[in-house]
Amino acid sequence: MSFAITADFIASGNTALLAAHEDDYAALGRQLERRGIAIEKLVARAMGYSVAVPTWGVGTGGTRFARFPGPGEPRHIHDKLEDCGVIHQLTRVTDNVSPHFPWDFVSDYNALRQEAAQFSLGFDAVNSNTFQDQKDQKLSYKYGSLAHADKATRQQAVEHNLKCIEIGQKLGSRALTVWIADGTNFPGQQNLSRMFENYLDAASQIYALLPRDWLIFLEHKMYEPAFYSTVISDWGSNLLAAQQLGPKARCLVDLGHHAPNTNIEQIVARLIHAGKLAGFHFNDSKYGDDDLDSGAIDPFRLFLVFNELVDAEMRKAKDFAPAYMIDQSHNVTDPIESLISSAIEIQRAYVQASLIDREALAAAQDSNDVMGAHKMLKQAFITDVSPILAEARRRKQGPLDPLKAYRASGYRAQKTAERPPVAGNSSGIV
Ligand SMILES: [Mn+2]
Repeated sequence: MSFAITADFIASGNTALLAAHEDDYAALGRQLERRGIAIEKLVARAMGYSVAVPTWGVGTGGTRFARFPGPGEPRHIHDKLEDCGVIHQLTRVTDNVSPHFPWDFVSDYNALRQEAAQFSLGFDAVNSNTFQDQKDQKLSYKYGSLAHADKATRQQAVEHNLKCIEIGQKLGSRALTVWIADGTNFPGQQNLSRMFENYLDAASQIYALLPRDWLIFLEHKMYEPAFYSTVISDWGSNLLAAQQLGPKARCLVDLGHHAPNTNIEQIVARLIHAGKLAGFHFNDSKYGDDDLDSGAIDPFRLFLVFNELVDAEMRKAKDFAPAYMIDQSHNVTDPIESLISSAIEIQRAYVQASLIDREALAAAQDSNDVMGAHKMLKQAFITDVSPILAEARRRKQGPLDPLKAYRASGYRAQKTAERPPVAGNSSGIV
């Protein structure tokens, strides 16, 4: 019998923290009331928020230099689901996982779906992988996949994506996320126009076979592993591709996949305008695609992204139904701790953005009250909504302090004893 954190353990941990929590919650409630905001509405919004965890995120990541495995790492999808279950149990905000194939291949997907349901988990978008070669793979992706110069290699990549859709249907997913590493390292290596056309041709074959209620999420990334050119390098190329494919194709924004200093919230606004925003891969960065923990470096940028998202939600923007997922690499922390912390930071930005009086902001903007409009955003951002997040968790039988509960539970030590290390584990390397 494998170790699990019990409901009683969470409840008894909350008992010790309850008086202080109630005090903080009441104080924040009074403060918000003075500002004309009902705290209960925000608790309801926090309780309704959800962000998916990627199955690969619970393994220790690595860099191209090294990987330093952590104790008790998940060995396969079954262990990963167990860890994702704990993240959801402690945050009450991550009720979906996003699987990755072939990393999460199993023989029985109906059984896997039931296994996930035991942890109160469902399946979000399925991710295909044509950026590395697998054992027994016929043709190599060294020089590309969907945009490869060779038609047979493109076909093989198309078939892999179709296989992912087939698996996703069994798991209850409704979207396929496609990120390709295709690009070049040398000027002249490939014809830049032809590569894009090859990609569009291959992607349209996948699109044509999407189930009726499915979407395809195209993810752009500026560079790496290709360092001279990347086929779907930015939101412009992404939008062109999504527009050409059709209404079921949307553009996925990964916060780390842009040039430094890019105004990502403006990209979000543009994609919302076009009805093409698929959703997000959340992380944080300082220099490039650093894959650091969400909100760890620049929580204000995260807030500004949510400012656009909540604005679109409030004005019921057309075709606005973003999918949210965390996409990080945890190299120096316990991945469960990082994912707990990140999920809460993302939920925090959502609630903070929900504090803004949209009518008052529009009035300030219309009258060119620059400082007044700016201060409305700033006031929302500096409001400590922690008691709202804690209350939302408590009402869902979650812990007031998830990190404290996780550390006190001894979960990692138990898993270290239960899970002997395995050789060649690719956990977390993306
Ligand atoms: Mn991503």
